[in-house]
Amino acid sequence: MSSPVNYTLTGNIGVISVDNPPVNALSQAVRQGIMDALDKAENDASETLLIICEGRTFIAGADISEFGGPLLDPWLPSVVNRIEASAKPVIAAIHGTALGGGFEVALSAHYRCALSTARIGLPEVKLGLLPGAGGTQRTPRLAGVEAALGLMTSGVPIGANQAVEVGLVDKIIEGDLLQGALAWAGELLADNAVPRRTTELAVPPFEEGVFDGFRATLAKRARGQIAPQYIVDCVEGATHLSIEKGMQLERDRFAELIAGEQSLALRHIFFAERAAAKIDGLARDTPTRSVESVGIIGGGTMGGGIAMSFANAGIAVTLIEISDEALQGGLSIIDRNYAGSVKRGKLSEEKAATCRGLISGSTDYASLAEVDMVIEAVFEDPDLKKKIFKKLDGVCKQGAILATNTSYQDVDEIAAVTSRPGDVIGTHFFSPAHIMKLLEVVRGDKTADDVLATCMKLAKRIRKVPVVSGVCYGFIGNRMLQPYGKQSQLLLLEGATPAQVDGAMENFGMAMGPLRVFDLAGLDVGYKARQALSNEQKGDPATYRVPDLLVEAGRLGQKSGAGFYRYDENRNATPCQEVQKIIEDTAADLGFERRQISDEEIVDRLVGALFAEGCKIVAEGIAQRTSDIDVVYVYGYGFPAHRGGPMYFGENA
Ligand code: T1G
Repeated sequence: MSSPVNYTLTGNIGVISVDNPPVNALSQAVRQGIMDALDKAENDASETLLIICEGRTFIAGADISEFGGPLLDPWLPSVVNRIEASAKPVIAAIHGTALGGGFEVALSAHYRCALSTARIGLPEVKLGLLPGAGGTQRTPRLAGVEAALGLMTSGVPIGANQAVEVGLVDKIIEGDLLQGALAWAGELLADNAVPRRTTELAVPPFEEGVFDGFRATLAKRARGQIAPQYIVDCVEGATHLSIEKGMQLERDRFAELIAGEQSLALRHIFFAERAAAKIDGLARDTPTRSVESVGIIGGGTMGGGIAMSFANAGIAVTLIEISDEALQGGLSIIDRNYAGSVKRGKLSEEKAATCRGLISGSTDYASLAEVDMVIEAVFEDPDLKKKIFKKLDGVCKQGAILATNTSYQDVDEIAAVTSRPGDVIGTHFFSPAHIMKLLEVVRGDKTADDVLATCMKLAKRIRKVPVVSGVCYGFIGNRMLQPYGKQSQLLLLEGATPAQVDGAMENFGMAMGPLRVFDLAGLDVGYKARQALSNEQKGDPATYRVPDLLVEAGRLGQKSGAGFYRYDENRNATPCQEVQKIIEDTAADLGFERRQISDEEIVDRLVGALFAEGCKIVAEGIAQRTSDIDVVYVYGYGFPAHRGGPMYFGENA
């Protein structure tokens, strides 16, 4: 078997080229290949060495699929230390994404150049890990403590130009990377450049209290997660320990994390997200339709967010509303959102203007005659949706994809009102749609394969994580929310308080507990839905009596300033006696014996409710696999990724 690493001598430059598709991960063979190349270079005529990669990217990290198995020699730390120790100057030439162990390889080189389009990062924290090949010790020595901590605790890559600003990359190469890097190597040799070993540098001065500052911020932002805190410890270690002791601290903490539950769960989510993009029975090369223009019906909160998602990906959008006034209202929401993103530094003024420029508005359906796709995003009235699809069937060109953003409704019934049910699909976005990553792609009975494949590919283009769902009431996520909600009501009647239920789930890692979520969504939404149901359909009154009484008492949730909690002008929630009385009176009415309930029981029963419904959903074929459900809950419902999702947690509890 040939090595994924090639070594060639180009003049007096030894070129080490990695070719391990798809992302040049540092598999055992790549690590061995680099060591073999360094052996050859030691005794040949090369005066300097260049590490470069074939394919779409520089090394994107250690090979995550090897984790959990026996660690095979050579270990990555020995590879990077060998590179740094080289007697000949070593240059790393970066394109695509140099991530994790890949960037640590570049850090161990003595000089770094990159294409301006390249990105560098240390995303290990997203896998519940820390940079385990010298990254926590070398990065602060080059970029300083603040920048190093930012890079490692966020896990978010930065662009090549910013990397130059913080001292992590020395030179930007325009044009062909190999030719540019070889030319630069020649210049360095002409300047008698020598190996610059990063570990020999001191960490630049830093602000007093910077480490405790990061610890406090991370305790809130990454509640319950260990890796971010360990990263701070290692970087702090770099400021006062010897390099040997600093590297040892890093290795010890890495070994602990890679064997820990949190990293196992996060690695599950990494591969689950990629698996979700694969559809059983649909060939990976299924042809797709071109989507360069999209129509959005409805300029409300969802319609506006969906429009921004497409415009941000460079796709032209036509927003349709019933009146000019409503249209201006919708467009001004979008303007406010863009202004907010610029203010928070998420988007540059130029980028925001370019994206906004791709969104136009109309009150005339005829303006959708030539668009490639339409997404209906009006409120949940099945008759209105069907009326809209009939209209779209009449105006849209043949081959246009007709999608509905419904959260519950029967996509097959909607498709059936058109002459082209094969072109109809569900694309269920989550609010706020320009931020939330999840997209439930709802496959109808008649949805054509190329329509499904197009939407899965498009989801990636608009930076969403797609998960396929079959047609049922509430699809995957909202369907599971029903038993989850009902269980939360039973816990209240049996003795827990709203604050205890939410507290237990938030300590578990949920972004928000169930009762606060219901207050945010509006208790009247569920109430109205229940009014349309018979008592039989409504089921056990214990699971809805309290929210019904709250609504009838005018407590609709955050929007009315009170629901399960009272809310101040800053939306801070305060428990209140009045609600506790309604709960206790209802419990007495329904004959409940109230008792002490532990937080553990609350978590077990609520996650258990999700798990049980998830099993039914997979058994019915609504979801392809349990890991898809984990992706839905982590990216759409604030389930903690470091717990792996409700199915993973249920299977491993
Ligand atoms: N290891 C193994 N497989 C990987 C991989 C990796 N590092 N990265 C990607 N893949 C597979 C992926 O599963 C998929 O497979 C295919 O490549 C394409 O990926 C010591 C310990 C690079 C930005 O965290 O963020 O280094 O599904 O669909 O959208 O400090 O992949 O086709 O069979 O995601 O273009 C640190 C992880 C590791 C980066 C490309 N590195 N990768 O995104 O393609 S820990 C990371 C990514 C580490 C050291 C530590 C992205 C990408 P399949 P894709 P993409």
